[in-house]
Amino acid sequence: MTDVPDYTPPKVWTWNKDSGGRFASINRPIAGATHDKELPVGRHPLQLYSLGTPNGVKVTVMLEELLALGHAGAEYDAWLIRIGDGDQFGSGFVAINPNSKIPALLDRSGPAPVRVFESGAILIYLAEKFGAFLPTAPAARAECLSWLFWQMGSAPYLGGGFGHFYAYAPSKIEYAIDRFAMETKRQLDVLDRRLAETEYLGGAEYTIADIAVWPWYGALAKGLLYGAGEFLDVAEYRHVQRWTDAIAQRPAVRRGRMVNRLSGEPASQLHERHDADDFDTKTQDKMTGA
Ligand SMILES: N[C@@H](CCC(=O)N[C@@H](CS)C(=O)NCC(=O)O)C(=O)O
Repeated sequence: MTDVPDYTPPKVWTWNKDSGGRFASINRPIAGATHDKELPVGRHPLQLYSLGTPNGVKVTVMLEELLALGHAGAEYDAWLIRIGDGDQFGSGFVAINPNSKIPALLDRSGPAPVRVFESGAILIYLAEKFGAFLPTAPAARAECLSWLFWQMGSAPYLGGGFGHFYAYAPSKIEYAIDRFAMETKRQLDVLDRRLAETEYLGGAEYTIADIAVWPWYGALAKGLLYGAGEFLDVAEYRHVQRWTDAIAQRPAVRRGRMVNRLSGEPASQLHERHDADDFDTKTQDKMTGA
């Protein structure tokens, strides 16, 4: 292992604003709003405030899947929250998610608006509201929720651990990259062994467990996260590859991954979604004439 300069933590931690790294300008040690800003509200029952990151994609895929099943009540406006510009610290957003992270949902279909934050909570809320993608039989429901919560607990090691130290930290620290590469490969192996037994994570049926796990581990398996496909030898996880490819072909998944997306081919980016037609008329290639 290479030597790293020793660091002796002070008695009391203080905030070093110039700590470096990709997100140094937006990370803060305090919660709450930094500025007053109302959120826009569209005409649909569901208002989503989000960004096309893996956590955001879970919700737009779920909403597109519900619409594909014919649930008209799942019509939604997807507003763009630019986290690099600090939109998540506006007062309106913080009122919906005191944790200042996308995605956040406001359900205005009832007499009083209902706020929901945390992508896992949003998936369960929508699944229960529409009676879809979450089995009701106790054993199947328990298996589905186990994998859903596996994602919520595991992905921070992938994103905040591996991704951060492999791709974003201001210097490459061998100890940190080793530790989180090992954990990330272990997680891929967990998924691979499960998917060797069953078609989907919950069992024979596609559920919110797949909708939660796919945007993270499907993208990782295709080398789309942190440029780490070769480093982690993702091709070796054959069952994860099979599952990833099958989900990627679902029409609702193709639509959901376009919403609030700010990178990639202009034709794959629909910055805001207010109507089903927007996928045909408002992608970035059409907005900019690219
Ligand atoms: N556990 C949360 C994680 C959400 C999350 O980390 N969102 C990131 C983008 S993927 C974010 O909004 N970051 C902004 C920030 O940290 O200021 C969830 O699943 O909803």
